[in-house]
Amino acid sequence: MADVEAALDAAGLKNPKVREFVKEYAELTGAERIEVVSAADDARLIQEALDAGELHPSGEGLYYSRSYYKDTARSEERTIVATNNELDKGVYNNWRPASEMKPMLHERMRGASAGKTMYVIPYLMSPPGNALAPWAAGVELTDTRTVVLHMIRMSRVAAHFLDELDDPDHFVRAVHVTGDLENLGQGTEADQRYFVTVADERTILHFGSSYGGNALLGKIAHGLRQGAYDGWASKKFLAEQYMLIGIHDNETGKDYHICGGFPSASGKTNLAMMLAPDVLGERYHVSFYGDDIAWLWVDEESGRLMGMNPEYGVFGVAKDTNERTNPTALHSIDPGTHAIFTNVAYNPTTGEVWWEGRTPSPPEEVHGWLDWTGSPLADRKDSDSSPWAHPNSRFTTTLANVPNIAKDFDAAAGVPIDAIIFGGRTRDREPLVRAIHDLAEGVYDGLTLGAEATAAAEGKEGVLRYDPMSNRPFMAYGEGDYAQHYLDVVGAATDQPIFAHVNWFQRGDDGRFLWPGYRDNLRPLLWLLQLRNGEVEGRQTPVGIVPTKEELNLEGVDITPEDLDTILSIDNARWQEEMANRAEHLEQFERMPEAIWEAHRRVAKALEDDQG
Ligand code: GTP
Ligand code: SPV
Ligand code: MN
Repeated sequence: MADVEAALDAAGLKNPKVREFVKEYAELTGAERIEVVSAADDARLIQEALDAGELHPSGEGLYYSRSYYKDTARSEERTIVATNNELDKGVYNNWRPASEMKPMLHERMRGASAGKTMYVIPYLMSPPGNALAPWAAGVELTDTRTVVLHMIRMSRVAAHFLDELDDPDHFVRAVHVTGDLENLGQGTEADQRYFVTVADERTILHFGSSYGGNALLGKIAHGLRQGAYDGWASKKFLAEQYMLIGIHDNETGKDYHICGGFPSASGKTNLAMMLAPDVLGERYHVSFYGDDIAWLWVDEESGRLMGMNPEYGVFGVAKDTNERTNPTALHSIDPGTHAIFTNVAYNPTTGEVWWEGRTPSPPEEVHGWLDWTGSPLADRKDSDSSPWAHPNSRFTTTLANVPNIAKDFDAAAGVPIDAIIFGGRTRDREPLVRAIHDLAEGVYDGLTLGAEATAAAEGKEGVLRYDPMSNRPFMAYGEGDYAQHYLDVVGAATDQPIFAHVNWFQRGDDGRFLWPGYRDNLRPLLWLLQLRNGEVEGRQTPVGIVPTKEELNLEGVDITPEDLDTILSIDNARWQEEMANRAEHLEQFERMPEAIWEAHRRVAKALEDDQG
């Protein structure tokens, strides 16, 4: 048995509540050793992981790792929000009683870390000193070293955050136990995995995976699910799967901030790392605040809606990342950045990595390359056309490595929000951008965000599903209550942000994307800011304001006039069909505010009136 007291003393971890928590779970899981870690331990832990074969070198200061082949994405069916109040049950949160789930998880965790080290990771999911910092402290316990290495990149890790709390008991208790990955029946009837947030007890219990959001508990489990629940319970804030960027206009000297939700693997990281198109590069600069999570609140003094990124790093999708689509991402994983690649293709002789879309075709010399499962590509049958890298393969790097990181990304204040955008992968109907001034219509639009499923979660790719605010997998409580809370938080701001729905993913009949996307996505965003400033008028449609061709800066954009017409037009008949689906979608939710239904009826009526 581990000597918990000695390990905590050695690390100088004094908070008595943290010590109790560590002791309880050290006993339950039967861990042999306890090690309290901080960001300063990174180099040593990297070396240990290399020695143990958990990481492999990938050139200077870069590392490669492979997860168990059945453990490559979040599992939404196995993810549960448990509380002591049945009113917290929503359509998407897979609610269960805390009294049922806690014992079940404890049973699975009992003795499951025997012979292993239990790492204690004290972390903070906010810039230090931020208004929401009281909800940002947590301690993750994990039995997996690579999880520690990821957490050090993705969150601020240091013991002092836990010793400086006003209320020593106010931290999130997060326990991660990997379990025997080869015998968990992943995806079968006998699936043993459970990813549970006991939200009203601020306790996270995850068992059965060491991948991404299943295992880095500061990120999704705390940063989104627990954060959302806390924000609602305290009536103070929203925790959303949003990217957050700044746009600086050199000509006027003004700074704008836009946040927005796109479902998993739908473009948040790419948008946040965006380089302005060459023709706009002298005038505009885009800076990165966050690419996956934003917490939003109203500043008591200024009355403005503020946003901050609780994370400290990027866990980015590798697929299709290349010099043309995202040079910023490539530089954020340059040699010496200490980035970690997961589940990409790897060449152990040269240390090189590769993923689909990294270069137009895979490396010519197949010999020496391993696919993401570790199988030599030279041994593959010709008939095997499966990808070299897993579609959800990722890179992990800290914010400071991102070339366009905002100068004030770590500042306590956060930034004022000018616009909130939503966008999914939708192959038709949704135009390039449509702007919405009204708060209830904006929230209604977010709640009816539809998108095609992606590889970031287990399930079928390409099937259309609703993903309210891109938060469906992270919803912590009832959707009607969520809508009301959203209206309350944003509605309290003095200077209302403008809302917009964007779509980079409309396709032609031949399947190709109509809009070039990536860097050119800045153009509709600039139009949106101009609209908010009253510098352009756009064209009012039943579903929002759409830019005219003249208003949109299209200099140097590779698009035909026909395709441009398509992405700036509203197909009334298709939209009316969609309205019926939306009514059905909204009807599932309890306590949906009347203001949302009114917005729905206004849009439906505008579409009918516009028909003739
Ligand atoms: P999560 O980390 O899962 O939440 O994903 P994300 O929303 O940050 O998605 P990301 O930016 O990593 O993009 C996912 C995939 O979409 C990548 O393969 C990108 O290359 C692709 N993508 C991003 N932006 C665009 C775009 O404007 N057009 C097209 N066609 N593809 C894009
Ligand atoms: C997502 O799936 O939206 C992610 C990756 O950001 S994970 O951390 O695995 O949730
Ligand atoms: Mn995400």
